[in-house]
Amino acid sequence: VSAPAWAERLRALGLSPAHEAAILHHMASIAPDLPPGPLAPARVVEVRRGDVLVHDGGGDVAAAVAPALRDALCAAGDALAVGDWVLVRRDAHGDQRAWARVPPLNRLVRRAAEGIARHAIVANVDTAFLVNGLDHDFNLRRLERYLAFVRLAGVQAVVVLTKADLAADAPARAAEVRSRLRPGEDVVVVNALDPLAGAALRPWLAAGRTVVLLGSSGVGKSTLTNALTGLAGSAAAQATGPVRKGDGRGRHTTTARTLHLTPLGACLIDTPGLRTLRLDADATALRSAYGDIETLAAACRFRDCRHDGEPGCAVRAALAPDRLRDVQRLLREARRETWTALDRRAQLQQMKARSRAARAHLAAKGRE
Ligand SMILES: Nc1nc2c(ncn2[C@@H]2O[C@H](COP(=O)(O)OP(=O)(O)OP(=O)(O)O)[C@@H](O)[C@H]2O)c(=O)[nH]1
Ligand SMILES: [Mg+2]
Ligand SMILES: [Zn+2]
Repeated sequence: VSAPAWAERLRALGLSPAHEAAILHHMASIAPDLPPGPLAPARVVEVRRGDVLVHDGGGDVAAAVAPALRDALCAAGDALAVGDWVLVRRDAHGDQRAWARVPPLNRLVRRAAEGIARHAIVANVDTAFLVNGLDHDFNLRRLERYLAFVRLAGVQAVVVLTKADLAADAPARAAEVRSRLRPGEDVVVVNALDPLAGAALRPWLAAGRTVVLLGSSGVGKSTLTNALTGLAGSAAAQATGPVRKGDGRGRHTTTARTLHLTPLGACLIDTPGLRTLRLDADATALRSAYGDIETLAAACRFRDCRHDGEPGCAVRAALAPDRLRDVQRLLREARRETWTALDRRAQLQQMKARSRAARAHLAAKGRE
């Protein structure tokens, strides 16, 4: 069977054989439900308020989302994300319209800061560059959370430590990070302003791969994007912004997730700095993401060991205390997340009653 005509065109957009198969399968399965006419695959490079920007192998084009697709996604609490493959067709006026979304091979999904809503940040990525600044930004506890986040989605983590030019202790920091990594993961130290920054990241930027940049505002995600697309200094470059004096925090310069092509053939997704990252995982899923700890736990003396000071604990014996503390924190949080809405309401009532009592107490003291 020869490859479809569009396949060659879409290679530069990260089309892998697995994506190609998923697209062909989905095309065949939805064809009977659509008005007749040719459908073409394209990749979502930006999700905008009223439409999406897609790349069809020729260039970026705006595409309206067919109401049926929007409604179906919405009903499932879902939405298109950058990196999604969609099937588009030109309407009578020559305008592109997205009719279907190919089921993504993976997605990075987080919970909204409050409530139960879930948001897909990106879809169909191979690798996440977890970008951390070696200035004020460096924080192993937060890194542990990002690692859990991408492992849960089956995405390969590569920790990129930027601002090497501003840090004297880069090798020590990199070693700390390495102690938390698993086989297949890596840590790289770069100066993102250096035109050669890309060389160190080459192993993950081969044709057909998609990489997403994640990290706090101001760590250099857009600066790296420009280094890797070769657009630094040009009008097409991503905007970058200075960090605050004093605490080195960014000012949320990037406001949209966007997918970029690189000369090496990989696709790169730049994202706005994440303020908070709430995992979308219950305790069981998270425990399985820490398979090494699970394996160790089997050797603890007590079957229900919480690795919290019990005698004969194999996990505490093997893990660095600070890493264990960070992982325990994530697990506790996941257990809290798994509470039912009822538990939450009961908690809320309790808190309200407590604050009422405190207020009454203060008022009484005021009268004394
Ligand atoms: N010295 C130095 N400065 C860097 C490095 N990487 C980024 N910067 C600077 O850090 C500032 C923030 O960089 P950005 O690329 O805008 O950061 P960002 O992660 O895209 O930030 P948001 O878009 O706000 O999420 C800019 O002033 C960059 O020039 C680096 O490796 N070394
Ligand atoms: Mg940016
Ligand atoms: Zn234990």
